[in-house]
Amino acid sequence: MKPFTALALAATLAAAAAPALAGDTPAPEGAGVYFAGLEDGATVAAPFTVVFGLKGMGVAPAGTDKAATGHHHLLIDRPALGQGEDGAAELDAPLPADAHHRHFGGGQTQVSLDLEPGQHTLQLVLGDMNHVPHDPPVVSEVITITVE
Ligand SMILES: [Cu+2]
Repeated sequence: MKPFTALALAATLAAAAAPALAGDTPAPEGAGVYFAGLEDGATVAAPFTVVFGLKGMGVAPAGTDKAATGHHHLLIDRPALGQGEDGAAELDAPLPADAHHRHFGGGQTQVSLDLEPGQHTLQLVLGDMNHVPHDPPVVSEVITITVE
């Protein structure tokens, strides 16, 4: 009996941990986000403008239930999405909102960043109406920049 009990418990926990709609929003094939005009390895002077590039999808404010849309998130100084503390579970959960996870729920497509001098990593992640990454996730590469 023990293996069955353990399996049932694991299944129950997995179901409980996954919000109903998490990670269910499909992204069209070929969709992508990218840093427009900001190269990996670039040196910039603060404040600097980061422009969010998006192809194959549209931008819509958070809470908007419309296919093939989402809003931008900027991940600052943290591991690539899916490689953070919660691992792959990050891909199915709403993005946190803190200094390392900036939301642009108004549909903004750029931001002026005033980061401390030194090296920083940046990654763009598109989120659905509920701030959950799409399936498959629409993420940029992680770039490293140096702020003078
Ligand atoms: Cu969001």
